[in-house]
Amino acid sequence: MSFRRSLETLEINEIIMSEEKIKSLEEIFEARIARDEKIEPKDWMPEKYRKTHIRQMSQHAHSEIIGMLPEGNWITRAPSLRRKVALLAKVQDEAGHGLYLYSACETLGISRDELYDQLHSGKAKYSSIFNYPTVSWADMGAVGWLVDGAAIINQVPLCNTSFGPYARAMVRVCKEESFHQRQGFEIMLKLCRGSEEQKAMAQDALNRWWWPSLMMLGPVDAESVHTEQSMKWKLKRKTNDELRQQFIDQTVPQADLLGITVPDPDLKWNEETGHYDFGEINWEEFWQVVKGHGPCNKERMSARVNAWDNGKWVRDAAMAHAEKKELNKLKKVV
Ligand code: FAQ
Repeated sequence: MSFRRSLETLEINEIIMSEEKIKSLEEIFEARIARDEKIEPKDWMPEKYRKTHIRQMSQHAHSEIIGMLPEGNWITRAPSLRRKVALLAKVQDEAGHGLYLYSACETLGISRDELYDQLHSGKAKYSSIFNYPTVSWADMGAVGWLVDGAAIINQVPLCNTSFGPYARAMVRVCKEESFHQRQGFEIMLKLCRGSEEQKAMAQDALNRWWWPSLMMLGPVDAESVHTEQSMKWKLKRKTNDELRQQFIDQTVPQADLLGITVPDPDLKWNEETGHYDFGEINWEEFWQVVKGHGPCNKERMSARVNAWDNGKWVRDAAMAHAEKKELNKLKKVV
């Protein structure tokens, strides 16, 4: 019996299971969460826990593979061999992150094909940040510094998330993100210590990437439909607003060190709270991008769908080869 079938059977069993039995399973599950025990794929879990993990992990996986596109575009135009090698390694890492995350999703009984289908049909979301254009080399610096910087802040707490395969995937992902963030910061540093023109490129990239990077961490807590439940299940360990504040507090001193200005006239250190106060985020823009009306949504989706369609012959050939090999093995046994 396949793993998916066994999950379906489990669902049917749940339906015919007495309410009392389910309640006791729920209590055991909640107690395990309270003890910070990891939940593993074959353990009993509430259906909503399973579904919300598939939702978040698959959105995360989609973000990684769509996130390769704005940077992949710059590999051939990197200004030196060193930069090219580093960017190439970063983009490859992102493909790897997508694969770990898709595999983690599959342990919950959904197939890779279904997940891709959800992405390609526009049913599934991916991070808003990857719908912005990368127009200059400085954008490679800003993406690494800011986007990977925000990703690390979001993902380090996820190393401690309650679902085992997600938590374990995040440990490796975070190590690699840390290299990504540093390669981005190094690009920015080099530009900021270069000519006036180069410094202006770095400032321009910061101007364009700052606000989308803040948005990337999700809507404000009051508007975040999933946070409350996800915090209870220890899927999320910090709220969107907590992560955003941490990102701002960490990044502003780095901008100061670079000698460039964060494009927020309301940004101010607050002695009382020990945090930076910051200006109003344009949430209307965020929701427009999430709904598919950002500057590059169409371009990203068509690049992704075309790559998938153009690669069909490779997948078919690999499958045909695998089947042939299997058949030969069987023939030898007989
Ligand atoms: N974009 O209730 P919440 C990376 C949606 S990886 C689009 O707050 P939640 C590495 C949300 O899905 C970047 N949609 O949701 C890299 C929900 O809609 P739904 C991705 C967004 O899940 C770097 C609705 O709004 N990282 O950068 C966004 O509790 C460089 C309500 O929101 C992850 O996915 C958004 N920004 O909190 C790669 C990390 N924000 O599903 C290449 C894991 C929210 O009901 C280059 N994910 N929405 O239809 C998370 O931590 C969470 O899912 C949040 C959102 C914090 C993103």
